[in-house]
Amino acid sequence: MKKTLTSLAVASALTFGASVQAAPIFNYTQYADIDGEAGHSALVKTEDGVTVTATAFETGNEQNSYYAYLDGSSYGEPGGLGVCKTLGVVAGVADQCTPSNDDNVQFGETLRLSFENAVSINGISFLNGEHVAKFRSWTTDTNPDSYVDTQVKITVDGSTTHIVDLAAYVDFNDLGIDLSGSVFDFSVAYNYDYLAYAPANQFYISGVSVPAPAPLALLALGLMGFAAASRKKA
Ligand SMILES: [Ca+2]
Ligand SMILES: [Ca+2]
Repeated sequence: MKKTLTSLAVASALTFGASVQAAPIFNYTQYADIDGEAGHSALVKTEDGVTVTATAFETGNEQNSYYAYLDGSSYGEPGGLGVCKTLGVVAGVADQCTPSNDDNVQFGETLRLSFENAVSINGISFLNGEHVAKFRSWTTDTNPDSYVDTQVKITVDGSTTHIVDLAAYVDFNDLGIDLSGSVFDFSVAYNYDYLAYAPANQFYISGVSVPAPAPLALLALGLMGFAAASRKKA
């Protein structure tokens, strides 16, 4: 009996330890490498028990569906998740973005990440229109010939909106922004198409990280068990 309890305890500790380490990361660069470049009406990915679905539509008009687009690497630079309006067959391969330069998130397009259960996104990696993780702040660098990069508008569950300067990696905890919810909409906040260097006015999402949900769930279960045990005693 004692042996059983011990091994159970060890098993639980191992499970808990594994859960603590497994903070889900949705690596869209890797998905593009593995799955291949293509547009999807709904791109579903599960990591460490967390499921997220990527969809896309015209900003302000959800009825007009676009495609969540897994863009492959380009000239040796990593790929990521963008938005494409029209798919076609290119060189015998189906579901390719036409024209090909519509494969990222541009002004007027919204990329939606819907999580099965509420999460708190703590970080997102972005790439610019040339697949490079290089950004400058719009507010501090106004030279139109440089990599003047856009701001991303993030709406959480259709209500709370944040405008964030794009950066190679945005740590929302560091910014003091609480991205907790289930449905996250990403779009280019302002139209800077008049700029000489338009590739700055667009982005791909290359990765999204959320904290591991399991320990909290286990903790909650543990507390419930503790509470039940306490009630029994009383
Ligand atoms: Ca492409
Ligand atoms: Ca596009």
